[in-house]
Amino acid sequence: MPPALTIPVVWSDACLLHEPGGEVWIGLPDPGNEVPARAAVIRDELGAAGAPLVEAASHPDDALLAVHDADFVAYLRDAWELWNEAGYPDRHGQDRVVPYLFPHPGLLAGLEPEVPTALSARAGLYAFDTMTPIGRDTWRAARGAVDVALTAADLVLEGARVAYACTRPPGHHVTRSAFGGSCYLNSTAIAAQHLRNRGAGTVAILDVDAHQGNGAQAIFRDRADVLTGSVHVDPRAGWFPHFLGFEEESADANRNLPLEPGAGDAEWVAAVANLVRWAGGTDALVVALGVDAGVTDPTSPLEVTAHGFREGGRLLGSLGLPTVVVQEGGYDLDSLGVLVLAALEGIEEGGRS
Ligand code: SP5
Ligand code: ZN
Repeated sequence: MPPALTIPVVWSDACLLHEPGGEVWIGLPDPGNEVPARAAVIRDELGAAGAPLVEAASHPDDALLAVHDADFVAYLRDAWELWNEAGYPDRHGQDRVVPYLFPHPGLLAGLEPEVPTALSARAGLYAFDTMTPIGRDTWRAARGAVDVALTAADLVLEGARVAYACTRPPGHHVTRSAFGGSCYLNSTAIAAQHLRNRGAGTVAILDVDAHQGNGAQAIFRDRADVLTGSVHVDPRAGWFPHFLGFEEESADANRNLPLEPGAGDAEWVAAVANLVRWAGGTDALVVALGVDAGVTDPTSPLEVTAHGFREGGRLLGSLGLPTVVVQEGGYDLDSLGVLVLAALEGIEEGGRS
């Protein structure tokens, strides 16, 4: 038997409640792959490795509202009820909130958008894609994921060196006031803000999800107290989020390291090493742990193996910082648990050496 994983795994059943029920891509219905089983598979794998499970505690909104605009948060909370009351499920057979029109900057030509009367149009006010539907329980799951991340941050503030937040739905694509990419609330950014609120002078968010961490980049771009770094597949090669994630966006407190499709362990681990060197000297670390860079993942062309995730984990752990790990993407149900376990074992090992 390998030694048990000692990193606490924070969990909430609320994370299972969100059922996207599919997505819309180029006008086509797509089954999507951000499914509840993702979180259950990870929890079971980590539990079998001996990790202690910790139930999430509910937290107030202060860190949430420091990261997201209040009107955006209120919209996400109320959107499905309003949609339901307005009759879209009964009259149109659509029980998910899905936008059809967006207040594109070119449409508004400098004017501020009003809040539209029709819910069908209001659905475009805060959404940036058609891939991220709001269902009956989406708010409860997304807010539950925030509590999971905040509980993990509390464990670290109370002295745990590392804590893992087994969150779903993911959050790293969400900006102050716009959501998409299967994400609703940016739990990773909220955890980083919480660490700042409770005394960490500087925090680094390092995002190893296969897709760029555009949300934290946008939220913390003008702040020197939270560094944001991301390694991801090159958006110029045709990958989400397409419009962002280029090396040239990098600034004092922001670093983007795009990788070519087909990049594997060597390139990916070298990019993680680069981010780790860059983030040294901060007081705390938040890892946005997507494992969709995995070789069998259907959503990215990166080819990282469990060995690579373990090596990357060792590097992240070697910083020796108080570390909150928050689950982001990763969609191959057969390898998801193994890859997360490898990354966490690496983080644990890296902290010992
Ligand atoms: C959190 C996270 O990993 N979000 C990634 C979202 C990327 N989704 C992009 C979807 C691209 C369209 N897929 C087309 C499928 C056609 N069958
Ligand atoms: Zn991703």
